[in-house]
Amino acid sequence: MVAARPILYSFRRCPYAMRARLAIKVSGVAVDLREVVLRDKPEAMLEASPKGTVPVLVLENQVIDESLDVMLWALGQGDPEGWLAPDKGDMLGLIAACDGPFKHHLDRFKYATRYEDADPLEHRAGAEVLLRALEGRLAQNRWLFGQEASLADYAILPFIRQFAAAAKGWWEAAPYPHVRGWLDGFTGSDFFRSIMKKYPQWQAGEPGIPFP
Ligand SMILES: N[C@@H](CCC(=O)N[C@@H](CS)C(=O)NCC(=O)O)C(=O)O
Repeated sequence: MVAARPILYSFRRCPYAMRARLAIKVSGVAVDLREVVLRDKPEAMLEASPKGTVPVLVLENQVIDESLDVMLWALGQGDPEGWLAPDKGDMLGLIAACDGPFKHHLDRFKYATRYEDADPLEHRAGAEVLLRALEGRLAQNRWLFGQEASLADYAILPFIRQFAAAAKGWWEAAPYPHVRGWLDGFTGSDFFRSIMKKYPQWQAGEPGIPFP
């Protein structure tokens, strides 16, 4: 019997879902993508993962509902571009600085009105701690961990994209030219475009969309 393709619940604009799609795409694994609307989550997704966040990858006997774990699973199936070649602990450390403090400040900068007493400028300054670290690395090398792209680049880029979009104007003149170049290379790439296609909301009973 042919094994069913894994199901990926995804939301186009979610940076966590983007990083999952990037790793799935590079790995060569084929999945059925189910586009989710966050205010109307499918029952089948909530049954698989009650915490209700995307991405969720449903395998035959396992559910993976953390984006970084989806990336690691996909790269475990195939890693033709060597995204896992740099030291894993170092990469996970930098990704944790993105997912933790940077994301905290990004949310409070971008959606200041949703948080009581959030001062956007204070949170923009908080986010710059990671930007400075990335700038230092990218001034030395084309990618965060050397001359080739890695897990860390593609895990972090979708969040820097979100931050840059929220800080437009300021971003263009900010003292992070290497981060800007790195981000522009990403957003202008066919690779990025290929994971940003628009799909209609998945409806129960429909097949998913073959991805990539
Ligand atoms: N730690 C999770 C976070 C995923 C997450 O928060 N995704 C957001 C969308 S970008 C979400 O699904 N939020 C639930 C909601 O808005 O209802 C991961 O890495 O997968």
